[in-house]
Amino acid sequence: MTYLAKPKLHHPSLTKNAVGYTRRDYEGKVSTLCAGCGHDSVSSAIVQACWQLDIQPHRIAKLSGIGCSSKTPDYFLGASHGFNTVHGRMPSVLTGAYLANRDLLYLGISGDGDSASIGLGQFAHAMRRGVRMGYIVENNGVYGLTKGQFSATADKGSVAKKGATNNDTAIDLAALALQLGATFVARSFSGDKAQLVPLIEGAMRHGGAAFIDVISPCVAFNNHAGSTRSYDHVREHNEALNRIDFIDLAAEQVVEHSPDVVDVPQADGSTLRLRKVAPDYDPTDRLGAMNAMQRFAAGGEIATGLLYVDPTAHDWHAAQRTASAPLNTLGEKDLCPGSAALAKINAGLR
Ligand SMILES: Cc1ncc(C[n+]2csc(CCOP(=O)(O)OP(=O)(O)O)c2C)c(N)n1
Ligand code: SF4
Ligand SMILES: [Mg+2]
Repeated sequence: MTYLAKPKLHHPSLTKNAVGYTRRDYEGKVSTLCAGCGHDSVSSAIVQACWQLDIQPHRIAKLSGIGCSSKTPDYFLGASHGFNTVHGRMPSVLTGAYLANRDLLYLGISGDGDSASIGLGQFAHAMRRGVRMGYIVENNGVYGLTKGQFSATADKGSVAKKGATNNDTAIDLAALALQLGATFVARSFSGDKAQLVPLIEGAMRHGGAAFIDVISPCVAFNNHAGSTRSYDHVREHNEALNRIDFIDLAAEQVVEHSPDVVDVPQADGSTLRLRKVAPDYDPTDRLGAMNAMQRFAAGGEIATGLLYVDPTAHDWHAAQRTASAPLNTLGEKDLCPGSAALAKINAGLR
């Protein structure tokens, strides 16, 4: 029934958030993805996170590449800015938008084909530059849109629906993001909304490049026995390192403490609260995170949760010392230094 439009009018008694919007105001069009696709659960988690964060929808810009995953921004945040780029080019287009307007909150949506295959270079540079964005890869190990070829994140030895075995080594985007200098790196599962929603909230409020690798099964091409991205496989091999709650200190008055809870202050004054499942896991230790991920992978496990966070992260604008206001708000006075200043610059170059 995807040809049916969602009703425009909302029930008057729907709960509103602190900025006066209902959860429905953060939704998009009816999804055209296959029933049961993990990507739809990620869209729903994004809707939930943005509503809970009390962000006005017009303050968000969502950008994506090409793929079933990259189609999803049509299915959430219908009142936000959006741009569907060329395959694998979301990071550079987002970087340009972010440089032009630093007042928006950026959400990059991509797939494993989009980011680990054709767009790997783009992914790398966005992470190392610290472009401030929530970068979500909906990782199903295949090119879903083009009928299920292995992507570069498919595990070595995993078997395709038609029987072919993948002989190539998998790229672990979360491990790569860590190595490249991303200051917020997490992994989750589309089927675990309780874990995913606070991770998205944390990524949206983070002060630098925030990457979340979401294992998101493709029910059409990669949900069979032998696949390492199927619902059954991920449920059996998922090892949560911590469970996080996102707390906005501006709204939260009473903070309840327990020995299992660690609060990590964020650049914007909010707090990520880590509820540790693994008592010795320290998400602020980059080397320790790399070690833990390799250890889990060697044992056939997928480490999920907040893998690494640098609460003091700065974004690319801070590093480049760019104008503090969006470019379209600058007037002639801000942009033109005047002929005396120009003559001085020219004299310095002679
Ligand atoms: C330049 C270019 N090359 C190839 C394609 C064909 N193509 C479209 S989507 C896609 C792969 C998408 O895979 P992924 O990013 O994992 O998304 P999924 O569909 O699995 O969510 C490919 C190869 C394209 N659209 N553009
Ligand atoms: S082909 Fe796979 S990834 Fe694409 S919508 Fe269907 S289940 Fe989702
Ligand atoms: Mg894919």
